[in-house]
Amino acid sequence: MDKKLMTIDLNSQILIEKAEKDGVETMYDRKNGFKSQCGFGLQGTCCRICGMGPCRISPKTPRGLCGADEHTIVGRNFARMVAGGTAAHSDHARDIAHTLALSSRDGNYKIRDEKKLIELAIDWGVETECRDIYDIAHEVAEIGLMEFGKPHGVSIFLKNAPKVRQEIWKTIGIEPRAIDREIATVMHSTHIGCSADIDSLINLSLRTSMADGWQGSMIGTRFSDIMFGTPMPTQTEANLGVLEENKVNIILHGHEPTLSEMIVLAADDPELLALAKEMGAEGINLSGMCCTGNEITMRHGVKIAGDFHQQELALVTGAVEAMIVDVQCIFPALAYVADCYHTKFITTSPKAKITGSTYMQFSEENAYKDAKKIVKEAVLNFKNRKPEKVLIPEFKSPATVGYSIDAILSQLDRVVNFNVDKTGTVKPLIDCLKSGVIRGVAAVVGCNNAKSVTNKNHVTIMKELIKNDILVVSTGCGAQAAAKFGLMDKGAKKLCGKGLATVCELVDIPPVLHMGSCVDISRIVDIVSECAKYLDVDMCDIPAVGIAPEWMSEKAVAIGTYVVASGIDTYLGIAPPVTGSKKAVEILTNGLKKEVGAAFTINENPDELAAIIIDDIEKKRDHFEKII
Ligand code: CUV
Ligand code: SF4
Repeated sequence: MDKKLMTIDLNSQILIEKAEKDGVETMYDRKNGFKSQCGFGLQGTCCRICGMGPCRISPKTPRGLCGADEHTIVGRNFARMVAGGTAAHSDHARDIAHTLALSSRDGNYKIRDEKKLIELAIDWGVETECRDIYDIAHEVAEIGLMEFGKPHGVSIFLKNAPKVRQEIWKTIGIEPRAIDREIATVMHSTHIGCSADIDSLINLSLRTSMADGWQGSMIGTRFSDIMFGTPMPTQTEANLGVLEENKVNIILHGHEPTLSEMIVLAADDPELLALAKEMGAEGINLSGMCCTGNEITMRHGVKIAGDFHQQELALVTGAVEAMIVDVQCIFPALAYVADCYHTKFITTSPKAKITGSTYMQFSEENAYKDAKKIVKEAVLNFKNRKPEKVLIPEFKSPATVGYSIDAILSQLDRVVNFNVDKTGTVKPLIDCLKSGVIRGVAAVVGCNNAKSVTNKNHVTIMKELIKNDILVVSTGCGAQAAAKFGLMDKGAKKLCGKGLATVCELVDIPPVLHMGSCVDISRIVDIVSECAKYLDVDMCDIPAVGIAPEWMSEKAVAIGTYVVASGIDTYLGIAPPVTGSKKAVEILTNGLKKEVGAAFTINENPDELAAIIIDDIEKKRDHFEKII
């Protein structure tokens, strides 16, 4: 396939061409090199769980050597994907919790949102009267850390869900206990000779995913807001056109805000700015990719360089002095691409060491010092840039980002109730849903996937939804697709149906709201839960859906699963590797409806998927209007 047709992003197309001229291999070349992918892997019917395998299921070999059939194998593989995703998100949260435990008045990490900390402390039964805010923070951090390994009880967050939802979780046995325990249980239960029953394997997957959504991710988001501030609307720009010819370009890529927050500070350090001048640069230009990019754009308006599929292409511009990464979604290929230019590819986490990178360990204890050292490395590299190899494509799009729940609700409240000083309730949002000016809310989230044309599913679906008066909220690389294609610009109201356009105009918001990184999907679950509680209904009664049009990571599988377990129907634009088991497909796309009131829908055609979603939201509305 013509590589340029593998993405709809114009900057990417230009850089794919440049990579070709420069003799640099990218994902798009490798995709063409893979003539076809393994059918067993695609369907989830290859088992490598024990040393007798791999066993592959086909009509001639319907069972593995131990006798496991396609349902067992698909179920075990699915559960392990969920466990992998849960481990990644939660380990991110664990680091944030450790950082909160380290926070101090004169240290690197401070408390920025005292109100949020106090609310959480009260919710968790921590004494708040007459106490130093840092003592409170440390006790809250300790409780958060206990969630990973506490020997008794279930997730501390479950009690915040509507009562009916809590009952469902209890009845079907998917209340997550300690986070690490759920992950370990999956690894054990999927070991050879344990669970072979598909219903049980999916039930196990649901419980583990709940440890991601209703535990790890909630800790990650809440603690990040407490330490780094709750995001509020701010202006930014998105796509590789944000790189600047005359400045030291640093791209932050990965996930955890602990590192990126310090780099943001260091990039403003007078000493380093002076050094940049000395090197002949006009300054330091910071931008972000993937979820790290989301974290820092939400809180500081740092520009978005691009998404998951643009990480190699960013280096192909020849204008990036350093790509600084921590964990998750980092192509090992960056080492090769960086080699073809002057770029320093700097890894920082012992959890993600990559051959060919420059390893500069970042530790929370020495945070600012470490960050300065890393930025200095980038600044010093400016002199090695080769002007003849530089091509910064021009496209970039303005975007308004920073829509935490707090931001959305207070903005709505201000307009609807002329309420300027209170935090805001869900009432105005519910009123918009009730009256039908907004038909529903769709969370369009997740990655880019080489199985589809980059960004096409995201953009097609989002445009279709807003045209039909469905408010879109977004996180992850989906949010970056929206920002790049102008859908997070307030001007995008012209693409909306009449109802949504009116709301955007009145409330002064774009029709696609940036809610943060992947762990911030906990914000979306929270707001649906709050709406349900307000109306005294279940979460599955709210006309809200989750959509992952181009998902690819195990984290996304864990997310989709807990979103469904929360009663929110979830739509996938890429088929997960479960199609080899009819039973697994039936449970995931239908059977779960009876248990948790929601299920998955899979369709790889974005136009068809959008039409199904719009139709389903209307059906959900019929029910919604009857019960409220
Ligand atoms: Ni955590 S998980 S590609 S960065 S959204 Fe982007 Fe988001 Fe998927 Fe990774
Ligand atoms: Fe084969 Fe069973 Fe071993 Fe899997 S667990 S590799 S199906 S023998």
